[in-house]
Order: sequence, then C-alpha cells, then structure tokens
Amino acid sequence: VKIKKYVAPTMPEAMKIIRREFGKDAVILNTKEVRKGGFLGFFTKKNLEVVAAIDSDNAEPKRKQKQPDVKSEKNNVRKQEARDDLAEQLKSLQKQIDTMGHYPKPIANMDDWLFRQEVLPEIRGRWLNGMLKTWYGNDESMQPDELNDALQKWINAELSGVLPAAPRTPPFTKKYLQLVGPTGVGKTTTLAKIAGKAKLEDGKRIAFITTDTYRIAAIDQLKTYANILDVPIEVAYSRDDFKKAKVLFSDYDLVLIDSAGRNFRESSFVTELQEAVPFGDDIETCLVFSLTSKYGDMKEIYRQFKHLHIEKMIFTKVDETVAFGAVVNLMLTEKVNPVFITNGQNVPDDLLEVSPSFLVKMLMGEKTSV
Ligand SMILES: Nc1nc2c(ncn2[C@@H]2O[C@H](COP(=O)(O)OP(=O)(O)OP(=O)(O)O)[C@@H](O)[C@H]2O)c(=O)[nH]1
Ligand SMILES: [Mg+2]
Repeated sequence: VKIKKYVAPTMPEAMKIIRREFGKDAVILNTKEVRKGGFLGFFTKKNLEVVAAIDSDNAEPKRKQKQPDVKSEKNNVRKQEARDDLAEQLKSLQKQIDTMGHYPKPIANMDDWLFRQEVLPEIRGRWLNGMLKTWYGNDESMQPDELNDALQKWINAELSGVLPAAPRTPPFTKKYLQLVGPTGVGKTTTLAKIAGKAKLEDGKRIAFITTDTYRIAAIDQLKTYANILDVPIEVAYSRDDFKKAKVLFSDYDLVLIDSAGRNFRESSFVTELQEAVPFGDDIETCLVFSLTSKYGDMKEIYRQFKHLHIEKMIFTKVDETVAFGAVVNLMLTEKVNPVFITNGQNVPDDLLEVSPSFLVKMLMGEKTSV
C-alpha cells in the first residue's frame, strides 16, 4: 500500500491530483483543514490536507506512454492529451460548482445538518471522514438516500460501542434509583413517569423518598404524584431519615429518590447533595439534563459529578428543541449512557427508552416517528 499526503485549496482540486497520481482506485484515508503561510498568524490561507492510499498493485501509471517517433501519431497523441486535459478541467469546474466549501455537496449537506444538530466538531469530522471514504470508494455516484443510510449505519456502530443495541427493560439494575441534576430540568416529573410505568405496566411495588426539603412546594409536588399513583412517600431531612426510610421500604421492588435541583456548576452544591444521600452501593444515580440547556454547561455539570457514581443520564424536554447533538456528544466523549429521553409534560406517557437506533433517528430528524 502506498500512502501520500496532498495539500490543495479544495477537495475537487485535491481529488484531481490524487486521481492523476494514484488512479481511480485511490482511497481517501483522512482530510483536515490546514492553514499555510501568513504573517504573525494573519493572512493565512485555508487549505485542505488529504491523505490518500492505493494498493501498489492497482496504481495506474502516472502518464500515458508516449508513442515512438512517427510524427503524425505524435500529433494525434498530443491532441488526445489536450482533449483529455480539457475534459478533466471541465469536470473539475463542474464539481467546484457542485461543491460547497471543502466537501462534495452531499457530504457538505450532512456537515451542515450535523452542525445544526450541535454535534461536536471532532465527532462531526470523524463521521464525515467516514462518509468521504464511502463516497469516493463508490466512485462519487451515491444517491443522497444511500449516503444517508451509510451515515446512519456509521453513527449506529459508534453509539453501539457505548450503548447496548436493545434497551434493557427495566433499564435499572439496582433497587434504589436517585435522580440528580440542575434546577427545573424535570427530575420530579420524570421520577413520577418512571414510577407510573413501573407500577402500571410492570406491576412493580414502588415507593418514593425525597431529599428535596429545600422548597415546601417540592415536597407537595411529589406528594401529589404519590397520591395519584397510590405510592408511599417518605421525606428525608437528614441521612438518618434516609436510612429509616430505606428500612421502611425494604419490601418494595423499586425505590425512587428525588433530590433538590441546584446550581451544580458549583462544587459546594455537589458536596451538599452527597451529604443528603449516599452515592454508590445499592443506589443508582442518574444525572438529568434538559436538552434546552447549553452543551458547555452540561459538560461542566457532568465534570462536577464525574468523581461520584454517575452511571446513567436522562435527557428531558426533547420536544422543546430541534438540536439533539448534546446526547451523543456526552455519550461519546464521556462514555456514559442515556437511559431515557422525555418528550413532554404528560405523566407517565412522555418517557422514551433509548437505544442507538432511536438516537440515530432522532439525530437525523425522524424524532416524531420513533
Ligand atoms: N416540555 C417539556 N416539559 C417538561 C418535560 N419534563 C418536565 N417538564 C416540565 O418542566 C418543569 C419542571 O419540572 P420538574 O419536574 O418540577 O423539574 P425538577 O427538575 O424537579 O425541578 P426542581 O426540583 O425545582 O429542580 C415542569 O413544568 C414540567 O412539566 C419534558 O419532557 N418536556
Ligand atoms: Mg423537583
């Protein structure tokens, strides 16, 4: 295998050189933007660095063998070469017209879509490089549908490396499940949804504990759900209360723990939460994020919790946004799984279990049909 790096202002130009040197069987291994020249960082020129490879057996000769001496034959060859060159230039010109930025148009469209989905640049770049290989590997003749399928398969494979293909029902392994997260993201509502489904659909014996004694209204809110669902509830003002509640609910199948939403970008609030509830052991903790929040803030909050036992995530308010990149960004950079996505205020219906194919559909704009 021969590998070579090329630098050109645009993808079509790079492809033209690669085709000329390596022939049509060349495979693109990687592309990235590089900046060249300039003065003190100014006036730099954007270029594209493309790494291409060819199986040495497939390599085409660089130039056509010129015919020996006969004059007219020489002329014919020259004319043919000139025509070939012209045809090549026309093709390249057409491609430039078809090309937005550096990528061929269908891939540029994908880039645009994933950008609007707020997928991180490094993840987007990896996926698009995969698509570039597929595109050029198929002679640039794929239909948008085929390319779309290829992208979906690619994303699915990456997500499957983190998240099991089929959602596990129920998705929790421990008896105690606590939800933690920033203010107003939907922790209490989601807890009520989980309780409702587990009780009504799976016939589980459910109990609630709340450590959110920060606001009176918070206790009342969970008590209201407890009444509707006919589920017992204990309010834990201290760790002792919490231990007592655990004893009280020893016969129950699933005990759901609500907690106070705080500004968890501040580590002191995380410490405070740790004092109210023991993390780890027999308690599974789920970090709840609203998809209406900024990704940078979510990441910051995840970092604050990282040293604790955060096994899973829930994303709420998917119905209030058009950008779902944060889910895959957190999943792929932090290797932590989303278990539920919530898509409305209705208890218990607006609660969806997550699988890689679900996330792919959501990301590709088919959220209504999942
Ligand atoms: N549109 C939409 N609204 C939601 C969703 N989940 C929850 N909500 C709404 O978000 C608001 C806050 O929900 P809560 O469950 O009280 O949020 P919380 O995280 O417990 O809030 P604090 O305990 O105050 O931190 C309520 O009006 C919910 O109805 C959702 O999936 N979609
Ligand atoms: Mg709450």
